[in-house]
Amino acid sequence: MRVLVTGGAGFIGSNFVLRVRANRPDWRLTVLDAMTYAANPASLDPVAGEVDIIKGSVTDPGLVDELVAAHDLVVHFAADSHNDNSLQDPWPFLDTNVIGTYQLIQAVRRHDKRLHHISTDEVYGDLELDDPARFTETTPMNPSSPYSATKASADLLVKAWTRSFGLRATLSNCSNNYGPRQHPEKFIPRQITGILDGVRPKLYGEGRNVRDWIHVDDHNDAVVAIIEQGRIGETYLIGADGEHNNRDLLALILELMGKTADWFDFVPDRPGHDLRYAIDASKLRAETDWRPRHADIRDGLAQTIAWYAANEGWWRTAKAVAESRYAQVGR
Ligand code: NAD
Ligand code: TDX
Repeated sequence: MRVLVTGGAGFIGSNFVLRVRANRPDWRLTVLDAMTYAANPASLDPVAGEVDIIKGSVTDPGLVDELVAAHDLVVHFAADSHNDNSLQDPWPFLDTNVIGTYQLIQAVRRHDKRLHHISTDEVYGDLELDDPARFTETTPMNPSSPYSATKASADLLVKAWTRSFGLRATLSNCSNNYGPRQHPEKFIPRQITGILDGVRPKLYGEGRNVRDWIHVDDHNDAVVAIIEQGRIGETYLIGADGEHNNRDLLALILELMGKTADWFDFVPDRPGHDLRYAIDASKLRAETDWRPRHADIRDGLAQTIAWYAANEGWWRTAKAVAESRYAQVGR
């Protein structure tokens, strides 16, 4: 099978490429990535020569048409992905996440190919801290940030194309990922790399916000399971029962890195900051044989910390850029 992976030089996409190379050796992979600030081509060094890497944008209709025509399956990870950035400059989010997805589904439709569209639980908005409810596939979309609004828009386009044009697509909405090769602008790598640099972590607001954490390999295994076992036209929520508030999660990172639990600072909150995400992944569990392997976040975090400690060259430049951006907004 010839597989086009958009955004394959980013965090989840690069981990997908490495994992699929190991677990599905008969899949021939091409990466299409615009190599924005969020990409790190070094993430694909372990598969150099085994995977075609094309630098280009999903918003480029000619390039997208040519590449889609030459593949059987498209796995669409490419996106502008950071909420904080979307509050400063929403346009790239509209362009890549909405227009880029439009260009892709038009090409997939023209050439009658198979698509798996990657999305996020953030399209559903947030839950109260004391609400026993979790998101399901029937939760109404109610996005809060420019980022999540563009992801919801993309999901709606894919769904409309499946219904109106018979697009052969599946969709998945996953909770917060962690693991190696995540950009140091994101919460977990920001704090790990900061602590390695001797800098105190920064918690937004009161640190009460809850995220439902999943190891990136568990997310990518679920994507493969949906591609192979999911039903066309369906959405699957991906999550691994990993709810933690930011303060507790940070306390665990601090403990694993030999710091006291109070070694952090509160900083002003993110505007519109979603309170809580929580995923009910019953449908995925019922319809596929997927089960998470990284059930213990302590082990997963320890492995992630070890990866960042051993790969300073991978994150050093990106961290400097991310921290200068945070400094501009006082976070
Ligand atoms: P990331 O920012 O690390 O990577 C995104 C990649 O897309 C980068 O390599 C970037 O260069 C590329 N890209 C950006 N614009 C592009 C364009 N116009 N054309 C081609 N490539 C472009 O993001 P990530 O965390 O790996 O997220 C990947 C996908 O998973 C996104 O769709 C995101 O919405 C979704 N998702 C992420 C999480 C999470 O916790 N990180 C959770 C659920 C869903
Ligand atoms: O320094 C920080 N301090 C802090 O308290 C940062 C960077 C974040 N936070 C908080 C904000 C969130 O409550 O930590 C939580 C996680 O923040 P992010 O890593 O920015 O992730 P989030 O906004 O939850 O979105 C992520 O998960 C869903 C991804 O970035 C999205 O791409 C994905 O769709």
